[in-house]
Amino acid sequence: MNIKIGIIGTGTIGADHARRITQILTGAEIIALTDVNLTQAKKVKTNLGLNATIFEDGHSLITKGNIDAVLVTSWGDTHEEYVLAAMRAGKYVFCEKPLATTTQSCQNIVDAEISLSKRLVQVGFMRSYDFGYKMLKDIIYKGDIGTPLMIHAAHRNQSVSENYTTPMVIHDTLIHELDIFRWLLNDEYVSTQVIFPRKSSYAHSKVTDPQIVLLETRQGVRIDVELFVNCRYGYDIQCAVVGEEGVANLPEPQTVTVRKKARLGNKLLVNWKERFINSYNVELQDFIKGVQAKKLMGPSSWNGLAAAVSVDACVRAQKSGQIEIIKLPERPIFYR
Ligand code: NAI
Ligand code: ISE
Repeated sequence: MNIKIGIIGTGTIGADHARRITQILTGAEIIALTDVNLTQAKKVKTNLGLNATIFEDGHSLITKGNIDAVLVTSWGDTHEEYVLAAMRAGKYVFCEKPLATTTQSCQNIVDAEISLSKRLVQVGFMRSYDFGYKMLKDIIYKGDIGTPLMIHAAHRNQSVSENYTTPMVIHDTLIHELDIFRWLLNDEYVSTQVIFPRKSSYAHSKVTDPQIVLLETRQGVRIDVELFVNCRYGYDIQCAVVGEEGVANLPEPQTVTVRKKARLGNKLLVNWKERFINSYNVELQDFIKGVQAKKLMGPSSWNGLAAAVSVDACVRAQKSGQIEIIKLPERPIFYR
């Protein structure tokens, strides 16, 4: 039987998830939609030909929608209230990153989930579903490159809007690396520092771009991440893990190599939608299966909280220019 899903926030990723649930994935149907911009919700309903009710707001969708699960794909600062409301109503939740915009808000969600003694929340950290990252982790864990010592990484976006700010480089963009390196290394961060190279002339006034974030883990692994959100040439995610015996690189996305006009080349992808298209499919299919089995296995509220603690420290480091401590609370038994 199909599980019944409601979506709160039908903007860029909400509409894309609605498309994949309707046209690509199995086991679910969308029966309820809402957005503060109701025209946008109606547009998604019409474009996909959905037999779905449009609700005036997220809370009525949760309580009156007759749904099994809710996708929270509205803006980050609205996530906490919808996730908590959905949990109170006993609904499963797929919440896009960030789980919530403050550490305390993430802690509130973790506390609520523990008090219900049941995992109800999966966070939209999709990279652990990416085939390339899975292969990279496999290489590390088979010991093929020896003990990991360093990671050199880059997260480059072609461009961002004029509303994009310096802290967003951390809480909107770096947050994916903060999540995936913990997963790759099975380790936790202890400190961070942020360095600002010369500013790109293409960067808007509100964002200092590029930035370099340095992280240190409990086991002493040193990580440098270049964040460059107006890199112009494409969407580019790089990750090289340096071990005692070798180096393992995240594979490039597969594109056809073309020989033409005395050039040999591959097309570069230009946005996250294309780059991680398969990962989004796999993560949501996993969520659907988890709801059907009443057992969620994907990134948890704890991962959301761990990311938030690290985000806070990195934003502090942007302001202070100093090394800032990252102190994660002890992981509750519930999430081990
Ligand atoms: P967007 O601005 O394109 O869409 C958000 C939608 O939510 C808008 O239509 C807006 O009207 C609606 N909305 C805002 N507040 C609302 C409320 N209180 N109730 C109902 N609807 C509300 O933004 P986008 O890019 O789709 O991002 C949404 C979320 O998804 C963000 O948290 C973002 O960080 C995350 N995201 C995750 C990505 C990933 O790679 N996992 C990629 C892009 C976004
Ligand atoms: C966006 O919100 C995402 O989550 C993308 O995955 C990321 O690459 C981009 O920088 C963010 O703006």
